[in-house]
Amino acid sequence: MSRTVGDFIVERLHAWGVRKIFGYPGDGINGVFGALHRADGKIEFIQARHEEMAAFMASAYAKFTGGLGVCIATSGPGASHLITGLYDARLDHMPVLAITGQQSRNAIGGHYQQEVDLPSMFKDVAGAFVAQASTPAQVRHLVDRAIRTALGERRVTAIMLPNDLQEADYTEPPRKHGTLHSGVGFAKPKTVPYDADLRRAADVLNSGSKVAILVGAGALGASEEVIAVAERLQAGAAKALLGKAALPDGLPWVTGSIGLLGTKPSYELMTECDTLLMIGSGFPYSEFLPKEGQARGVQIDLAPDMLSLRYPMEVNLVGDAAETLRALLPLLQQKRDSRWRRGIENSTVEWWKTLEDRAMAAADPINPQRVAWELSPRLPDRVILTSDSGSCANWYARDLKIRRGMMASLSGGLASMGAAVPYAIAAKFAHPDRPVVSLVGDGAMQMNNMAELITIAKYWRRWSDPRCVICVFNNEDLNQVTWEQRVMEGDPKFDASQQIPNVPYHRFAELIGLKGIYVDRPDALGAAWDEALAADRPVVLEAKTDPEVPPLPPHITFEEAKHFTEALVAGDPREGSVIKETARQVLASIIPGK
Ligand SMILES: Cc1ncc(C[n+]2csc(CCOP(=O)(O)OP(=O)(O)O)c2C)c(N)n1
Ligand SMILES: [Mg+2]
Repeated sequence: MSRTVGDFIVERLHAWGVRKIFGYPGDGINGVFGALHRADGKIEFIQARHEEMAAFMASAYAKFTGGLGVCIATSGPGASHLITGLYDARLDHMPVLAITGQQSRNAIGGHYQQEVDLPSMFKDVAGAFVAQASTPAQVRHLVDRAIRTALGERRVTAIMLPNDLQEADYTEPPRKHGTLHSGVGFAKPKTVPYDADLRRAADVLNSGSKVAILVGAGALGASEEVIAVAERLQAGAAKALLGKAALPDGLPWVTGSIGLLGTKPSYELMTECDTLLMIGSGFPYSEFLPKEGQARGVQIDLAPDMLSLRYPMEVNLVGDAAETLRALLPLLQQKRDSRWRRGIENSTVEWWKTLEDRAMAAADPINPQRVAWELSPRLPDRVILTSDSGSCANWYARDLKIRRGMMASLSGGLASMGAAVPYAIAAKFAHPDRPVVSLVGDGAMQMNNMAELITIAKYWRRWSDPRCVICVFNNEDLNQVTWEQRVMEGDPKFDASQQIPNVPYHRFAELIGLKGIYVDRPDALGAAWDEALAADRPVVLEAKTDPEVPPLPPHITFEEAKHFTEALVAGDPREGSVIKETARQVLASIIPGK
């Protein structure tokens, strides 16, 4: 058989280093699947249950490998299913290539079955590069450009392949006018600011006496450099959600997460500092950063469009975090006064006690915070953590103490439900020798994570370390939103939208060959985690948790929280007015400045 366009595409992807593709088949993309089959395992195809999940996997694969994520789907519905997962990559700046089928060239424009205007549909999410191929000689530069753009600009790109084109004989572009002759390869540049700009940054940082650092995903490869700079400046450091693994929580001056899911010491760090150093973070909530004018700011980011966006910075440095901090360090003077630092450390010690109190408080039947609290000291070395969006993201952000060598991520910018299990699967394919633990709400399980348990059941035997624990918080509620409705809107719980069916997740796991563990007593949690983390196969650990434990914002005292909860439980859902009043008070303490 002669070499088809499909064969060429698979060869070219391989030449670019692609070894895994996440996706789902369909007749619109059969020409590429046939080629993947003929390539005999040179590229591993990983079959998701749904194209959106495949796109989440590609996004997470990029996060956990630092390389390109690739997903593939058929034309029409397969392609449109990819979109949300691709937005996850787009909002978290991940390089992902989407390959989709398209109707035959002869049918395009004819309102044909499964014909959708895919370039228009993908134009926003994959705006850096979207192209629909029309001739064999064109696909070489489409693949090359799509991948180089994705890697170089950390963007989502997409190519659409009409199905008859995939099966056509491949021809190299002829040597004549109007053809392109592209090549393979990309090397990440070393991006460091000019010396003069580094000196300006150093001047700002040297003249401050209360320096706060905020790290995000851009600092993940720069832990040691951030630590060295923080020591030199006697600074405290808070972590945005995507930067959770950038600094170990065992360091006394690391205040943990920031924002609505954040900690009290992070809040104080930002509201009391006189200097802010922000590294690789797009953390969105400015109200948790210093008040304008309160602090002098320096920001480091690879993406110029992310600079001075959340806080007006005095010095904006385009650069790689590790390289830039390394260049900055010799310009920084060792601060001698450690009072600011000691204050941060004391407040952090207090906060960890508060968290323990909150986790140990009685609930009916299990306090969800305790689920994460008990996991934290049991986290295996080199674990990869993922979380879904929902109240468990609060406990993931606050209660889990990260150690060196761990990884952690979630759908950050998009904050989409349904990402935790596909993220876990991608983590296992990226690092089959590492244990993975995911925290997931029951709503997110029902949305699509449950189906992806089937993907785990299909593949886990390929992973050298089979440990993959999916912890489900069964509270029969879309709890994060229930509390948002209560606290932000002052609305009582709306059962019709918030209540969700009780499903035996652990038994579903057992039905498909995984291990299931159910726990509904707080004192059994520790043993349940031990059992799950020692299992010889993936586990669904289902905890029956109390929906009346509020995912509280950081700066509410335990007493206030208790009163608030009691008031709500008493007033909800009948006495909406009581809730409204309480909500107003809580709102006032949540939003700084109110
Ligand atoms: C795709 C998507 N739909 C809706 C939301 C809004 N949302 C955020 S959290 C949440 C509730 C999640 O419920 P569950 O998974 O049960 O977790 P819980 O908060 O109960 O712990 C919802 C509906 C979202 N973030 N993403
Ligand atoms: Mg729930």
